[in-house]
Amino acid sequence: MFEEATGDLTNVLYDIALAGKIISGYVRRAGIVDDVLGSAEKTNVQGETQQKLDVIANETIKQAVAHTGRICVMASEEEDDPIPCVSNPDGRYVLMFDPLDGSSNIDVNASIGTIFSIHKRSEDPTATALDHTLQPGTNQVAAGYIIYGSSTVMVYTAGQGVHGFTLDPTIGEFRLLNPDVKVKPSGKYYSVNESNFSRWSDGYREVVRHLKGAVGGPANQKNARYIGSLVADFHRNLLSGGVFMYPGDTKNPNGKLRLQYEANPLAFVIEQAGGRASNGRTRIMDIDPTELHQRVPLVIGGVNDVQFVEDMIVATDGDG
Ligand code: AHM
Ligand code: MG
Repeated sequence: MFEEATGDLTNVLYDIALAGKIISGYVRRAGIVDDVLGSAEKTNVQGETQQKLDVIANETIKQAVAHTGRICVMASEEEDDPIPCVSNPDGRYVLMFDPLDGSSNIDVNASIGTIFSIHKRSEDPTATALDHTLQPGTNQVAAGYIIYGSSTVMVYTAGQGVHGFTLDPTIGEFRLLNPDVKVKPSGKYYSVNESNFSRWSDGYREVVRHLKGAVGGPANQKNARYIGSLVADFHRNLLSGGVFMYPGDTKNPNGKLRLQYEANPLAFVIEQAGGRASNGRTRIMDIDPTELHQRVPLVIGGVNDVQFVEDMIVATDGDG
């Protein structure tokens, strides 16, 4: 094991932390300096309007890792195709990221975040750039996010627990202030965009009726919290306990969130914190990706909370 330990992975995490500091600087100056807030008047691969900060964050991360020799291929939620690092095709790692998740919250000063997922390069010598990125979540060697909230916090796992680092602006460094984070098996919050209720399956409607105490009595009742910024909703539930859901519905059968940029990295974090992540029936990290930008329904949180949702989905909607 030690023969392989070159320090490359640690340095990739430092590179991402550096990008996070730079992005945090832009976020903190949003509205103060020009060219940070508002639409970039472009659309990304999913047809969504890009914000200027989406574009800035995307470029910042690419610049932080592209020439280090450590990454062979990157993929970004904001780019159509995988990005080979042409100056270092032999880099040992693959980096996938959502540069600035929760863009709709940028202009209203709510928390947003960067999500990242790191794999080793495929061992297949004929692997294309796309092949390197189409690996299941179980292959991740590290993953995490940086939340730009009341403070800037980087949370990551490299498979040995989950650790939270707060950016201390007085020294410009991340400090380990929240080591070995664990999520409660059952928490007090549920987070879901309930305006989609009429388009959900009977199973998800039944789940939410229970979580709001409309049926089944107070046993499963929780408080509702949903800001529409995945990193912020996830971070709150990680620390305070709860379950986040973004189900599929009749309009979007696989929901909204992306397997490789959002669901898998957060699944790795939640599992390392003692929780679970599921698409309602199957463990997220066991799903074999077939497309870089594929979407997946997501149920993520404490073990008992996710189990409750899965049981009710299967009991109501069947095995799928
Ligand atoms: P984005 O990656 O384009 O920012 O979209 C993802 C965001 C998540 O942060 C959040 O959980 C979700 O979209 C909210 O969607 P909705 O507004 O449909 O509830
Ligand atoms: Mg996103």
